[in-house]
Order: sequence, then C-alpha cells, then structure tokens
Amino acid sequence: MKLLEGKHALITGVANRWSIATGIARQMHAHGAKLAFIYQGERVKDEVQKLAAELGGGPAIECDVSNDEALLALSQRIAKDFGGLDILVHSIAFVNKEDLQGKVYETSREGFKLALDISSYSLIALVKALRETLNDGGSVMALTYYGATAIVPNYNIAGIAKAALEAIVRYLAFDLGERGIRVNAISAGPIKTASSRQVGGFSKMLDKVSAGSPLRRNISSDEVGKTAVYLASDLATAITADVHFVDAGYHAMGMFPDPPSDS
Ligand code: 0WD
Repeated sequence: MKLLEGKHALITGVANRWSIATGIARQMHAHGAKLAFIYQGERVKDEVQKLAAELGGGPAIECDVSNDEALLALSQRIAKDFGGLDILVHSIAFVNKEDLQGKVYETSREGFKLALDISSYSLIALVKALRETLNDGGSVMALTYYGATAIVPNYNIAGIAKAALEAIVRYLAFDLGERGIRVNAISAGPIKTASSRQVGGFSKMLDKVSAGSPLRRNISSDEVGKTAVYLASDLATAITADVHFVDAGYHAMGMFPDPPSDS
C-alpha cells in the first residue's frame, strides 16, 4: 500500500547517497510522494541532481538555509512547481569540527552562533518562508539526536543545538496546529554519514549502540525513512509536537549489563 500518493514533499539535507535525508527520500518516493530537493551549493550539486533524477525526477533547487533571499526564492519555486507542499523534511546540521570534541566551555561565540543558526534556526526560517505554500493538514519533521537531552561526550554544541531544535518543533507544532499541520522530530540513532564522522569518537558510538541497545544493532537511514513516511502519512494525523526515537531502543536503557566474562 502506498501511503503518500498525491503528496508533495520538500527534502532538505541530501549531500550524498549516505545522507539520512536520502533514506527518507527513497522511502517517500517508494510510497508515491513527489519530491523536491534543496542543495547547499556547487560542492553537492551534481550528487543531489543525480539522486533527484533517480527518485522521481523532481526539482533540485539551490538554497543555503542561512540565506533569507534564497529561502524566499525557494518558496516561490515550490509554489510554482508544486502548487502546495504537504511534507517538509528538515535534515540539516552544521557545527565546526573543533566544537565536536573537547570542552563545551571552549566553544567560541561565533561557533555557537553558526551551529544554532544552521542546525536550529533554519527550521524556523524554512517554515517562515514556506508557511503559505504548506497545505493545511501537512507534516513537518526534523532530525534530532539523543544528545539533545542526555550528555553524549564530544557531541557538545551539536547537542545544545538539538535541544533548541526540539523546543522549536514543539512551539511550531502549536503555531501550525490550528491549520492541522503537524510538527515532529525523529531522534535517529548514530548512522555513518559525512556529518556524523566529524563527531569525535563516532565509530565507538556505533559500537556502543550495537552492544547496548535492546535490539543489539545499529539502524539504517531507510529505517528512519520508513518512520518519516508514517509521520507524513494519514496514519499519524493525531501525532504532533513529539520526539520519536528510531534508535533500536538505546534511549530507554538506564544501565548496561556487564559484558560476558570469558570464563
Ligand atoms: O548519526 C547521524 N548521522 C545522525 C544524524 C543521528 C541523529 C540525527 N542526525 C541528524 C543530523 O544532525 C542532521 O540534522 O540528521 C540530519 C542529517 O544528517 P546526516 O544525514 O548525518 O548528514 P549529511 O549527510 O552530512 O547531511 C547534512 C547536510 C549537509 O551535508 P554536508 O555533508 O554537505 O555538510 O545538511 C546540509 C548539507 O547538505 N546542509 C545545508 N543545507 C542547506 N543550507 C546547510 C545549509 N546552510 N548546511 C548543511
């Protein structure tokens, strides 16, 4: 059964085929949604255009989310190509590499501003620009991580930006709720991507989840994609202002069993 037939989605945050947004796009395409993509600049243009062609041939539009003029142009282009938008996927984050290790108190004011602008405020900026284009009853979702509410060493400013993002999700859910538009966050477990590799000690995070989560494994971007389909579909019409974990249950562990002894 196709759950998103007739729906139009804007996918942000595709950099390459390993991006979480690519897993979301694959699943939304499989469920019949028509997709548009944004890309940040020339560095990722070819890759995003190629993926857009593979996933239904929708437009790939250049848009840096820190640029308000680009966001205005994006909303005009989406209105022209799609008429209205049913689904908005925010899958964007950026933190300077030096701020993804060491002490949080060493973070510079500029590094903090940049991280919060790109990783958190950009959801407000996208909704602001696209609010007229978003159809009543639509679904907005953003990617977050457990480090928003729990201490994950090295995630540092990224976790602080995710805490802001999750609060933004709740406030936007209230703002848009009177139009039946739902706003949720998906809290994904660690997945190897260009961004996550910047986090100090990232491969150890994968090991800890595969050893310590209830499902004893890591997760894939397509599993995040399937959850995104559900949240965007009419199966989830009463779900909003929520943070939904797709992390093999890792977030629910309060203590970890001892590793098996050799004897
Ligand atoms: O373990 C992980 N990978 C997790 C990621 C676990 C839980 C959550 N997340 C979140 C990330 O924090 C982010 O919000 O998922 C989202 C997607 O991250 P990703 O798929 O891991 O990373 P990546 O493939 O790098 O995509 C993020 C993209 C950027 O990629 P690059 O590699 O080019 O920095 O976000 C885009 C960009 O394409 N992006 C922007 N797009 C428009 N304007 C901007 C910008 N200013 N900055 C970054």
